Amino acid sequence: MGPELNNVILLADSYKISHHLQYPPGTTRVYSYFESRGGKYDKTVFFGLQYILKKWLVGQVLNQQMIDEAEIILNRHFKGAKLFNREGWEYILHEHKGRLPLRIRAAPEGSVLPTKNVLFSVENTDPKVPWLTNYVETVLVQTWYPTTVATGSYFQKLKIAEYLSETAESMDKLPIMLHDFGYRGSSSVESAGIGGLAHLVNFEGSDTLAALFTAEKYYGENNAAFSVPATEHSTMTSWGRDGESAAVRYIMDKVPTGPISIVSDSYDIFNMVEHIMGEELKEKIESRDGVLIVRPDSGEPSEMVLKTLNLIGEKFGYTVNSLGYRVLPPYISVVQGDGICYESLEKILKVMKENRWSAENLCFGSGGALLQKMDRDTQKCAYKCSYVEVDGKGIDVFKDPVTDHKKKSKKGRLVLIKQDGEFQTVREEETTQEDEMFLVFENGELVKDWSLSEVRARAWSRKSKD
Ligand code: AOY
Repeated sequence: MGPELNNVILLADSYKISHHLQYPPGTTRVYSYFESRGGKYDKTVFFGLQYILKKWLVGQVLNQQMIDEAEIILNRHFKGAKLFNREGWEYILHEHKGRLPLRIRAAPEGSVLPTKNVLFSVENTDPKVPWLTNYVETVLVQTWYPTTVATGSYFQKLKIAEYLSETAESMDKLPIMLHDFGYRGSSSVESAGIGGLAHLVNFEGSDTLAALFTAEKYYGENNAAFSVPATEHSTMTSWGRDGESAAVRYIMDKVPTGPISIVSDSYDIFNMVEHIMGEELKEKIESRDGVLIVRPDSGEPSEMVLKTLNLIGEKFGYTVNSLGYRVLPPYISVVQGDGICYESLEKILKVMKENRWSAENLCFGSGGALLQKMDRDTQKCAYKCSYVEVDGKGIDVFKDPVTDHKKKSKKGRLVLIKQDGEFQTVREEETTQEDEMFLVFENGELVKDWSLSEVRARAWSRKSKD
C-alpha cells in the first residue's frame, strides 16, 4: 500500500505548492471569501462546510511524517524543482502543534441567501503563514457540491409546495414528496453520503443509505431519512413475462400492510394498471391495509404520470377535494422516479393541475439530476482573496477581468448583514450592524457545531420573504 490521502498538505491543487513563493515580500495576512456568483437559481442554500471542516481540518492535522512524506512526493511531482514549503509547514507543526492557524467565519448552515453574498471568509491568524489561507481553497471550495445539491432540492421543494397549496387540502406529504434515488448514480459512496445529506436539508425521503451515516457522524442526527419497501425490475421480471400478475399478488401477500411501491413498466404499464391492478387484483388492492404505489419508469414523464393517474382513476374512482382537484383512494397512488429534474418536475405538476389531479396523488423520485447533474458552475461558486496586509498596511484586492466582468470579485473584509429581512454583503467599514456570519473555526478548533435539525429548521423558516 502506498501513502494514504489523509495528509493535509496534499489536499490542494499542485500549483498551491508554489504559491508561498509568490506573495509580495512583507505579506502578513491574506483574507479570502467564498460566494455563489449566481447561476441556475437566484438563491443558494448554504450547506456542507461543517462536513469538510470535521473531515479534513479540525484538530491536529499535521505531523512530521506528513511533512517528510509530502516533500518526497512533491519533489518528484515537480521533477526536482524545490518548491516545497518545509519551513512553513514545520512552523505550523512546532508553533501551533499541527493545528491550522486560520479563522473561518460562515453563514449559518441551512441559510437561504441571494447569490452574490459572502458565504464564508477565511484568514490566517498568524502573520508568518499568509499563504495558508488560499492553500486550503481546494478543499473548502468543495462546499460547492452539498450547497448546490441542497439548493436544487430546495427549489424543487418550493415548486412542489406551490402546487400542493393550490391543489391539496394539506401540506403534510411535502417532506416525503421528493425521494432520493441517486445512490447508484453518484460518483462515489462518499459523494452519495454528502449529496444525499444535502437533499435531507429539505426532505425526509431517501434510498441513499450513505446519507444516514454522514448525517450521524457530521451533523448529529441519528435518524435522518425514511424509506418504504419497493420492487425493482429483477424482482418483477424473475416471474417471467406472464408472471407479472402473480408477482404483484405474491408481493402484496409478503408485504401485507403499509406502503409498497411496484415498478410497473416491465412490459406494458397500461396492461398492468388497467387489467392486472385495475381488474384481476382490484379487490385485493382495495382491501389491503396500506398504499400500493404504482411506479412508471419509462416514457415521457408528464405523459406517463397523467396516463397512469387517468387509468387508476377510471378503475378505482376518485373524490374531488374542496379545491376542486381529484384525489385517488387512500390505498393507491403513483411515484415517478424516472427523468426527474427541476424542469420535468414542474411540467408534471402543471400537467396534473391542468387535468384536475391534486399534487398529493404523486411522489417524485430523483437520482442523477438530484445528486450528480451539476457542477461548480451551476451556482458559480468561487473563493477569492479580497484583502491582504503587506508591511503592516491593509490593501483591498479584487479581480475584474476585461474578458468577463461577471467574474469581478469583492474588495475588503466582508460582513454579511440583514437589511429589511434580506441578506446583503458589505465591507466591514461600511456598517455598524452585526455580522450574520458565525465564527466556525479558529486555530484548529471547531467553534460552532450545527445539528441537522437546526439546519433543516433554518432552511424552511422562510415563507415570509420569497
Ligand atoms: N427506490 C419509494 C421508496 C423507494 C429506488 C432507489 C433507484 C422506491 C424506489 C420506490 O418507492 O419506488 C434507487 C430506483 C428506485
